[in-house]
Amino acid sequence: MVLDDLGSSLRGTLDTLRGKSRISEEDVDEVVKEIQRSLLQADVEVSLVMDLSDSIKERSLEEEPPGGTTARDHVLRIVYEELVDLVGESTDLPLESQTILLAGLQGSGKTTSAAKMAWWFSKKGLRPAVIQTDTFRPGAYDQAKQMCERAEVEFYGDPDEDDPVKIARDGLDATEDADVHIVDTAGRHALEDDLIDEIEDIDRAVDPDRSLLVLDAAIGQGAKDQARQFEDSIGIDGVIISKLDGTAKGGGALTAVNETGSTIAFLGTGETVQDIERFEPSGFISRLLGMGDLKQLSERVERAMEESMVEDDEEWDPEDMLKGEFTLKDMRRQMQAMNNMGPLDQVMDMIPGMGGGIMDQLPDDAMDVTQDRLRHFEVVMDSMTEEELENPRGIGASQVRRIAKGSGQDEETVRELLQQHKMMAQTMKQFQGMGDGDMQRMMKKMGGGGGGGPGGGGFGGLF
Ligand SMILES: Nc1nc2c(ncn2[C@@H]2O[C@H](COP(=O)(O)OP(=O)(O)OP(=O)(O)O)[C@@H](O)[C@H]2O)c(=O)[nH]1
Ligand SMILES: [Mg+2]
Repeated sequence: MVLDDLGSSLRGTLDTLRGKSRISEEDVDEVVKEIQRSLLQADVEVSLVMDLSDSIKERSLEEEPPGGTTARDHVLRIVYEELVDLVGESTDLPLESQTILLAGLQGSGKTTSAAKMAWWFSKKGLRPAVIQTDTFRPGAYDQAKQMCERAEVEFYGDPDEDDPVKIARDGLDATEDADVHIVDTAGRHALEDDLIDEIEDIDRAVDPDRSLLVLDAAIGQGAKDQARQFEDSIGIDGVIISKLDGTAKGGGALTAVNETGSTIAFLGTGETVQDIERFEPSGFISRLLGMGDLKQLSERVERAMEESMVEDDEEWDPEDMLKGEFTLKDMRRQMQAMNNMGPLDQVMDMIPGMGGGIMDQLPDDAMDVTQDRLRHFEVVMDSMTEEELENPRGIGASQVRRIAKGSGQDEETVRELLQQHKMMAQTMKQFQGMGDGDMQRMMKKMGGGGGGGPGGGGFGGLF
């Protein structure tokens, strides 16, 4: 996977910042050096690497970490944002009728990607068709036909015709009932004039809505020239990086994206037609850094929140937490929501700062302990009065004693619960005034400020 060891090496370096509240220039230099090493090893172009490390350094030292944020989380957030910036947005790909032209050198993965994309569009409810214009490579017709059969999508090709432009035209006519036309083209061993001439002719004939360049993730610095050539001849709107499942580095493809001022559309992660992912920058970098997939997490949280609402008789809107006082009742709902999200370790893996193997480093029974702790908190809350749940700050020592006795827990657990609530309430306060209370932004903020460590607040702070 691209930049595969960036996540682990960077986490190692960032972990040395754990516990520090201020960050020194040497600390930042260490982190930046680690990032440079990983990116250069992954074949990302030197000038890009330098730009990136300069901004990381500058921002880490100049920007004031938001209150309660550790040095580690502060730097991690900046690294994350800068990397997201580096890979750029996802190629705009409206789910509507369109013609897509694929370009790329021999063996880059065009035909495979054509069938994969067709499969992807069909899953989105559109009707795709693949048109194979490759008359150069023997077997190209059969290969494309077979893959399209596997993808269960329409296919057009003509093994007896040797004019690619004619096949392209005939193909568009023959598949006019389809919504999305994906035109596959022949590759060449290297950039040659006849390849460029041919693809320019096809480009004129099919007048595509977008042209995508397919690049093998293993491609190194050569990607830059290739990308420039295709950009000059037909214009590149987006890049498909194929073979990311291998030991490939992917950095060359990133350089190509930058060179053409384009974006990444899809990632190819295997040989079968389903092995395709729509590129999604924040999820991609989160995963890369072992920060968990923030977007996926926030969707799961939202779903779980909805489920706990159904269980409750009272009307409850998660966004209320962002408005008024954060009560113990809110906290209980949050905990129930967490339970609804599925196995705790999976959820943890998606929580920023908790993913990327941290779970593996915990002793085996550590998960049980936290789950036990949640259960104990539940029991403690069951012994509280309405007034106490609504206003936990008013709970005094004698009430702690009574609650402990009533719930069969020790006073320490009650105090821990109150402490936990206080931390979460503080975190929630930070979210207030965020306007529409958008969950995704909230989760992002948790990622930046929470970090999952003790005192982090939010979900992360629960553990
Ligand atoms: N592991 C893996 N293999 C891939 C992926 N994409 C393509 N391949 C393999 O790479 C080889 C070349 O893929 P093709 O789709 O035929 O490439 P192409 O660009 O159409 O090649 P030409 O038509 O000869 O220019 C095939 O063996 C594919 O199975 C991927 O994402 N992962
Ligand atoms: Mg092909």
